[in-house]
Amino acid sequence: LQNKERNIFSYPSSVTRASREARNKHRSVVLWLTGFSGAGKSTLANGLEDSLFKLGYFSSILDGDNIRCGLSSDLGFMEIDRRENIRRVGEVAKLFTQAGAIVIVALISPMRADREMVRRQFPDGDFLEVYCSANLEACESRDVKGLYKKARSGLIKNFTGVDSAYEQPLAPDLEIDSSKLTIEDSVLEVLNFLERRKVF
Ligand code: ADX
Repeated sequence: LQNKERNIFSYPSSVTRASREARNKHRSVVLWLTGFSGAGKSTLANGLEDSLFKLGYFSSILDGDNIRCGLSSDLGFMEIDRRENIRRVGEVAKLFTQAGAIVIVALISPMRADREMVRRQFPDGDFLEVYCSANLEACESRDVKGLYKKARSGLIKNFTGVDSAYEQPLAPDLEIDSSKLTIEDSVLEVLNFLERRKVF
């Protein structure tokens, strides 16, 4: 059903996104970090937020593990659960961009179609896909959380890269390989990228 048929009417805010952006002195965008578990998404998100905060910018992190402690605590890891998780985070990201934030999303978000579904809801240039491209071997050999070991021994089912697919982005806006770059250099790369995209 359309909203109108459900008697739902969206109410426009009189504080516009443009006025928020002017006050913040930066544009509001979504940086969507995708990649395997252990590819450094959360570490990069956190390092980046640290730098943005020091620069006086307004950002917010939507991290898969944290989101799954609350908003998505009812979801598992079947394809349909992941799609719903991604849809919800996309909606929250939209709200945060309306609030003027630089939104940093850190989700495995393994399927291209699901990432594209979110991208389509943003104006061109507002959804920036960052491929955290550390390969499976690198992620599995570090195995920071011990989850690959569990997945290989069958204790975890549908684990991305083990018995669940990951579709890498075909044309990411930026690629960061944590197995080749230090965290400091990764953060700098993203900051430079944001400048090139005229976020600030
Ligand atoms: S997504 O596919 O829906 O985007 P999300 O990023 O929220 O995944 O959650 C991934 C995190 O959940 C991983 O960092 C890991 O700690 C944990 N996890 C638990 N089970 C799985 C699984 N089967 N596949 C991937 N990650 C899992």
